Amino acid sequence: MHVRVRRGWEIPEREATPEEVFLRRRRLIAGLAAAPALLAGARLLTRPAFADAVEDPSAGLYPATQNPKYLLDRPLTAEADATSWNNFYEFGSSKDVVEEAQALPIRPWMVKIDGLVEQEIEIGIDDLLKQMPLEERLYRHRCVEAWSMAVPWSGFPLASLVAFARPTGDARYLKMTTFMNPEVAPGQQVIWYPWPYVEGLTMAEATNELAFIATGFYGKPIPKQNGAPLRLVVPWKYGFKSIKSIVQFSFVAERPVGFWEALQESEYGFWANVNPEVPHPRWSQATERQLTTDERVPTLLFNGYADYVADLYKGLENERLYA
Ligand SMILES: Nc1nc2c(c(=O)[nH]1)N[C@H]1C(S)=C(S)[C@@H](COP(=O)(O)O)O[C@H]1N2
Ligand SMILES: [Mo]
Repeated sequence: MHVRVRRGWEIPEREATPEEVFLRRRRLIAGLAAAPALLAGARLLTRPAFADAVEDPSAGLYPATQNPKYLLDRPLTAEADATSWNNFYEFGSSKDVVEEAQALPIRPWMVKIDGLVEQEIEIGIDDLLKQMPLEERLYRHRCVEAWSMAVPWSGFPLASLVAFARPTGDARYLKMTTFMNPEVAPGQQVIWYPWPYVEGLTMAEATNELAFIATGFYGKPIPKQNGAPLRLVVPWKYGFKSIKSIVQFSFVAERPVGFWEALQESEYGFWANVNPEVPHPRWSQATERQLTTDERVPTLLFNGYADYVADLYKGLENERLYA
């Protein structure tokens, strides 16, 4: 028999309490203990049919050519794991949202680009894809809950979208917003969340070469549960910054308040850069459990991407950069 002795730095995942525990507490405080039953009912009513799935019009674009600059120091996560262990609160607070997420209509999908730009743009996803330089990159992904994966994204640099948007000199932040459609996304019927999901980056972060918009995954169009038809990927930050199923890019002067930041600022801040030495208020961030291998490995500063991004934070030492 193989007996595994846990080393000091290893923690069982249940000690790395997910976002949900905080919400359960909040629900009780709000006196809404009956709401989970209501949510369960809503999910039954909106359960989607797989049968009417049509082929994604962007299927022919993948696999995109791999960019040899962005490779991994560890084995790829199995596709079956990366596409079935998800955080997508619009479809429920468990990791098991694959079936629920299939209800999301992803065509037509209009993307609005507005705020401090020379001219507002509204463009359909397939027209946008024609204008963007598609490539594949292998990136690590580190969730704030201390699980991680290593996966092939396809898509384009966020910097290409910023160039396309032509922001004015007054733009200081890029604010991104997820779709809002409570009829297909039962999680959005839960009133104590600050829907729609929002995230933000500074302009310097948004134009850093690592910041990526994923439209494909494992050489195919990105599955709905992973954020179809387009989602952000910022691999040096905790996963909650990588907002899914985006409908709006707004260039703004004020720092946007993210979904998790609005819920609990002390635990999920604006910067949220990965740092093994700065614990989450409720658990250590020193190690992470890799999907597929189930191995617990040390977490790296900036999730291993310090060479690309450390300079972004020079002069910002007074900010809470790592939580
Ligand atoms: N709109 C939206 N985006 C989201 C989330 C979410 O609940 N809703 N969860 C975030 C979190 S916490 C993580 S870890 C990643 C998970 O991405 P994955 O399911 O593709 O692994 O998506 C992020 N983007
Ligand atoms: Mo996460």
